[in-house]
Amino acid sequence: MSNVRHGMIVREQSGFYWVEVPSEANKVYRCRLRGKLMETAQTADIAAIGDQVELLVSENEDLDHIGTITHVHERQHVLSRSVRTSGLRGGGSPERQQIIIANVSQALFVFAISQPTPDYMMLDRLLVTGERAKIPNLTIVVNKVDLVGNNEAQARFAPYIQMGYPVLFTSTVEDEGIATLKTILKDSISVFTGPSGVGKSSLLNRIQPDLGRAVKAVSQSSQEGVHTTRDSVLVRLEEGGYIADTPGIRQLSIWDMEPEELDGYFLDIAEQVPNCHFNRSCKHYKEPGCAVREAVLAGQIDKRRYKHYLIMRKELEEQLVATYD
Ligand SMILES: Nc1nc2c(ncn2[C@@H]2O[C@H](COP(=O)(O)OP(=O)(O)OP(=O)(O)O)[C@@H](O)[C@H]2O)c(=O)[nH]1
Ligand SMILES: [Mg+2]
Ligand SMILES: [Zn+2]
Repeated sequence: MSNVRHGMIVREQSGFYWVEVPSEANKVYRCRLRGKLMETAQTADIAAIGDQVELLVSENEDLDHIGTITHVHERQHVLSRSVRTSGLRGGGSPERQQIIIANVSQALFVFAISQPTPDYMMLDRLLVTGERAKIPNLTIVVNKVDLVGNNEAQARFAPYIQMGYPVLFTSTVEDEGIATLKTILKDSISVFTGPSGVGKSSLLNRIQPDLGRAVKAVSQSSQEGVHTTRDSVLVRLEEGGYIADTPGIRQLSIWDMEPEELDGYFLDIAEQVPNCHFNRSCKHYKEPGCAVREAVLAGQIDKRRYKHYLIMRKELEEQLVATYD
C-alpha cells in the first residue's frame, strides 16, 4: 500500500503541522515540512492551516513527527498579512506574506465593544485585506455586548452596518448571538481573527463546549489582551464545517497592494469614486471635484474611516518609495 496521503493542515505550531486525512476517518498526523520545500527563499509561508497537502507517513517511531509534507497545493482565498523580514527568508524582499489561513471561505473579524475598546483602525485594515483577498464572506463580530448593551454597540458600529457588512453582536457570558453564529459557520471554512482579548477562543468554546481552548482575562492595567492563544487551529464543527481560532493580532500591515487599488477596498469610498472629477487618478486628498471629500464633509462617509484611508494610502506610497532603497 502506498503511504502517500492527502489531507488538510488543521493545526500549526513551532514548525510542526497537524494534517487531517479524510480517507482515514479524519486521522491526524503530526508532520514536518520536507527539507526540499524549504530550500528556496520564499516570499510567503510555505504551509499554513487550511492548506491541502500531500504527506508521506513514516514507519520510524523514533522521529519527533510521523509525517512529512511533500507538496502543498495551490491556494484559493488566502487571508494574510505582511511581516518585515531580514536576510534570506523573505526571498530578498523586506516583506514577507504571513498566511493567517489558506482556502478560507469566510472571515469573521472579532472585536470587543469594551475591554479592550475596539481598534477601528485594525478593523479597517482587516476589511481591506479581506476585500483584496476576495474572501467570499466577511462578517464583523462585536463581542462582550453585555458590557455596554446592544443599542450602544449598534450605534458604534453603524458605519459598517450602513456599508452592508453583516455585523453580529455577541456575548459569551449572556449566550447572545451564539445560535446565529453557529448557523453562519455551518458547512463553511471560517476564521476568527482580531486583536487579543476580544473573546475569539471564548466564542469557540461556546460553540463547541468540549474544546477547552485556553482563555485569559485582559490585563487589569491596560485593559488589553495578554496573547493567550499561541497556535492556529482549525476545528471541525459537529454541525459541519470548520472554524479557525488564531492568535490575537498585534499589528496588521497590508500585503502586496498598489496605492491606487486602496480606494476600491473601502466600500463606502469606492461608491463615490466614479463621481470624482479626476476619478481615475483622484487620491481623494485635496483634488478639485473630489466626491469622496465632499461625502466626508456632508457626513455620508464616516470621518474616521476616511482618516484611516488617508493613513493607509500614505503607508502604501511610502512602501513604494522604499522598494527603491
Ligand atoms: N464580559 C465579557 N467577557 C468576555 C466575553 N467573551 C470573552 N470574555 C472574556 O474576555 C477575556 C479574553 O477572552 P479570550 O477568549 O481569551 O480572548 P481571545 O480573543 O481568544 O484572546 P487571544 O487568544 O489572546 O487572542 C476572558 O477573560 C474572557 O472570559 C463576553 O462576551 N463578555
Ligand atoms: Mg484566544
Ligand atoms: Zn476623489
